[in-house]
Amino acid sequence: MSIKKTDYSLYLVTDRSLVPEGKTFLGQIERALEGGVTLVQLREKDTETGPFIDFAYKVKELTRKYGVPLIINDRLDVAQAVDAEGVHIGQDDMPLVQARQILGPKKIIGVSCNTAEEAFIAIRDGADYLGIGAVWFTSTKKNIKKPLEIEGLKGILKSMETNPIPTVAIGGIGASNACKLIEESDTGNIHLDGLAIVSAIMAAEDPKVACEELSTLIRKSLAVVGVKANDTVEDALKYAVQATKNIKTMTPMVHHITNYVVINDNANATLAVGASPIMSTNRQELKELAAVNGAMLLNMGTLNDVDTMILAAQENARNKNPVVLDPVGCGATTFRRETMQRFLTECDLTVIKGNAGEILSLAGLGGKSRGVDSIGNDNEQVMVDAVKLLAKQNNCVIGLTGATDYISDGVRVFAIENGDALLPMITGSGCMVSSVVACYAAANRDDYLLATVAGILTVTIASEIAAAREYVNGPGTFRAALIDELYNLTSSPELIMQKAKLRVI
Ligand code: 3NM
Ligand code: MG
Repeated sequence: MSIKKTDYSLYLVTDRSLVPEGKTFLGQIERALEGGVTLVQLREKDTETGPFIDFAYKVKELTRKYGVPLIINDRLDVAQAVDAEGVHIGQDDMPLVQARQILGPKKIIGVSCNTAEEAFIAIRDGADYLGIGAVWFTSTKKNIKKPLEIEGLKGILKSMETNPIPTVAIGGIGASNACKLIEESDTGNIHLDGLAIVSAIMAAEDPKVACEELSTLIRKSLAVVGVKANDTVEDALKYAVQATKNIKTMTPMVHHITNYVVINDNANATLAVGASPIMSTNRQELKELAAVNGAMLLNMGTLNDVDTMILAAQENARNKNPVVLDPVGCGATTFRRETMQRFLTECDLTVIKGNAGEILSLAGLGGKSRGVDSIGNDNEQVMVDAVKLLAKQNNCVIGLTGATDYISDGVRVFAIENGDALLPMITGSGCMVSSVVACYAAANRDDYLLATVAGILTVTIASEIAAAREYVNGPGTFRAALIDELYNLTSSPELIMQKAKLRVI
């Protein structure tokens, strides 16, 4: 179960020996990132541990800046030392089962495979992706006996059809053969997710130019074989209907540490959608609560005991419960800014759901968080860039709510146009959205992006139905009607399909 979809399309594998004269290793990597590399594997075959870790830290700084995962070749200790996003292991490296035990479920583990049997074993043992090669002879790796060529690669892909995981091909790949490789290895049922490339990027005079060209070619061919950069609106809506039913059948517990103002409304909204709220702020029972299958909702509106909130997040993450953070007023004061940084660095957050002001301020995009009310920014591109980058940087789903809501996991972006003008007239309606998102995440762990979209759709559509009720003539009656309609809508979730104003971006 992955937290988010990793973009494997243009996968850089480093090799310091290929850096042209007059260029630096880190400089080449940064230019490649500027050019659109989506994943970086640091591959150091002859570097001592100390200097390896040193380089890894420097590369991590770069990959973080560009919101791209860093994978360390072979060395789990180095990956752990720098908290890289994953490792790549070869057939003679540490076995996958042990690597998984050491790194846990959240790290990406890729495995090099040269045969269908190796692929079968790696998938069985829980690899996140496969690097299949060598497709062609290459001077970068000298000991290639017999290259797979496109037919051999296609045979391995075919063998994975009943149990597919993401794949990249490697070995002798460049701009001249990238399209042919992706399009001709497509089995009709399964295709490559990306290309792993060493020399065509590391040895390039300007890796940015090389990567822009490669990226364009790869995207074009992935479109030909039918990769969808996004789920469609229809996929997301079907998901929302089923996700709603899942809450009702599972009645997951959602533990809230929320603010004084909204606590009662949050608990009622949680009940209305079919989950079970517990509003404890007590440190003594945190561990026991986290051991129950469910979700954790943290709301920064009242920040009395930050340490307890962080401990709660950590305990839930340890138990694989999703953790949803509502960063109320996160840019408003120094204390809130510092606390937000602690949440980002000390916790493993699943979803951050804030208003436009909060999310833009988090993204450092000039948004201000004034008190707790939202100041938006009308420029859609700014919003889209902010949610996408923050999602990548923090490896979580970002939901930005406002007149239009934007939701991203760093790869996919959705926009929602539902909602009613009365929604911002009641205090804590944004907090209610976060609460409901936590309910959806608790019961729908296979895709937190679509779960978040579903949660926001549910509240915004319910708000439209509530506002249209005859007796609703202001914020007070609206507030009561909203709880009713949350209950009604989630009891007949097919209505979500009809009412949703959802866009894929
Ligand atoms: N692994 P280039 S081939 C690092 O077959 C590596 O597993 C391979 O380099 C495998 O992109 C290879 O320069 C080198 O051809 C690929
Ligand atoms: Mg290796």
